[in-house]
Amino acid sequence: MRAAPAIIIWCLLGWLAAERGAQARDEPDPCPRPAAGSAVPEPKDLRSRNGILRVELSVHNYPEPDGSMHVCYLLADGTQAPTLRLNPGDLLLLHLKNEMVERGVGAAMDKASHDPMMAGMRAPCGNGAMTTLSTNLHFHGLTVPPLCHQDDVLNTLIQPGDAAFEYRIRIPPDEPPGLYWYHPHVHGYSKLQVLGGASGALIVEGIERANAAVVNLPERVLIVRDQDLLHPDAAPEKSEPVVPKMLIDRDGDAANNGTGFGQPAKDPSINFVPVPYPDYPPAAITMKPDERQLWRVLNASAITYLDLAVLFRRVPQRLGVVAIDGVPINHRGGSTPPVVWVDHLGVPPGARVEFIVIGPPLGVPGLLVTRTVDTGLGGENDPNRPLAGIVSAADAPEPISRLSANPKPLPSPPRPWVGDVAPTRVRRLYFSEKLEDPSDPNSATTFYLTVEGQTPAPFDPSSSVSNIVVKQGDVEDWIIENRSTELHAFHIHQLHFQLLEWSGVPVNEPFLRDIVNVPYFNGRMLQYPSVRLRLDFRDPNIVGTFVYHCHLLEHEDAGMMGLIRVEPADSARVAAQ
Ligand SMILES: [Cu+2]
Repeated sequence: MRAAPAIIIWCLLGWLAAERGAQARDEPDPCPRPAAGSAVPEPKDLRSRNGILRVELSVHNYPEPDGSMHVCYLLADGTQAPTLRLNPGDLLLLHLKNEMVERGVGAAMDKASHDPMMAGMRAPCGNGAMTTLSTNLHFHGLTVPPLCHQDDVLNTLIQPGDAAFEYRIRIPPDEPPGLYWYHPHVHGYSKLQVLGGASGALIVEGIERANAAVVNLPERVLIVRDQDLLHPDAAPEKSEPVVPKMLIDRDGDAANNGTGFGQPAKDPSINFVPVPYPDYPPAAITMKPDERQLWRVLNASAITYLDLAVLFRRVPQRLGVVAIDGVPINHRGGSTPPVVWVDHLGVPPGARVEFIVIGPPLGVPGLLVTRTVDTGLGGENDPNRPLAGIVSAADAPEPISRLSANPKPLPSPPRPWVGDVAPTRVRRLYFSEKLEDPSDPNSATTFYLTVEGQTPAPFDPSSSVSNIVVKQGDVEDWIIENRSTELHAFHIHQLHFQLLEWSGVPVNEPFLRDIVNVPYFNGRMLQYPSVRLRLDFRDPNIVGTFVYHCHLLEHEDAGMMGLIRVEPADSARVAAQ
């Protein structure tokens, strides 16, 4: 096509998209968000009854004037992102209706540039055709089967116009009590939907059964999400130190400048109250003076790292950590301390932290902040910023939920502690990134998560070849290197692991995670930084095919993901891989 007609058609398409966007904005936004500076609302709780929780959820999208897209999960009454509360052994019956519509979404939803041949060689589950508005659900952290209508993200696609899709998830009777979550997981489009706000909490009840320190405490669910900057063209606040000129990283986000200040890659929100750059007006939390509460914090950001702290008059306070990634830190049993007191808490995208907070005394202002995270030369800018002011008031309303006062103790875990089991084998994997044109730092980047010895290739949704084959019943050590200059967050579906070593140095972490940072390469180290993990493939629930990936969703969408198959224990012994 010659240049002039191409330009005319391009302009016409742009005008049509803008028109559709304007029309859409005449309709009410199904995903309204509170104003900056608002009180932090609590998500609505949906609790199981007689062992069953039935949920009718729909997912909606709405274009914002700035070209970004709100995406939200709604109940019939318009409530956004309810918290699903179930007991171990309960059944979740969730119907998800895709109500997203293609209205002015050209700009935002079509940014993903991946091959739409999603269904590929595997049997589709749901409607296998792929559009930019396809969705599905991942139940992050649950040890449940990676199967159709359960926790499958590889073949499940729910389209606009499809009948509601039924998820039937049995919470395992031995699922550790804690904070899990749900979010969409369609390869190539995860970031757009999660960044738009598609996420919610799922709580396996009974953390007070594992930990006497939280018995009868009021509890508060806090979900930190990220979103495109509300004021991308604003100059930093005058109170900020002068920082180097803003640079863009390989993903197109504001690059880490190493100072802790400057324009961030994304704005955070807390329970949907935005805290926008450049003046970061904090949201508001009210507590009774000196009150103890359990804060259950989910980092549902697409790409933003958090390092949480609570300050009273700028002084960091002690936070009593009781669970990480849905698992009580004393899950191992024995003499493991049930509470670990720290003064800040790193939370990668996708991770959860549950901790005891003691509210400020009357008249003392408190502040929940995220401190800057050094994401490496190639990483995003996650500067220091407040999230919420904490006001103590004698008449502060109590949170809507309180943990039981007389809990029955939790039974011991059914299997020996994973850290005490000798690994069947050791595998090596590595994160890497490659510029399409090495001589042009602005050329497109491909993201890889490769098993050592295999040829690096971005995740191919049409391939059914597993990168790793594991036998159910085994325990394995994986050493994961980072050969790129930015921080990545390793996550595997269906199971948890123990972090054993950080760049070859043993760490003392007698607890489990499902996401861990893999430190970045700075170009001068003699060896690539790494983590050593002990992965637990013993639960028969996890037999099947699922994924491991970087939880920075733009990395995952761009290929930083691999396929793993867990074979039944009684199948023929798999060859060493
Ligand atoms: Cu990454």
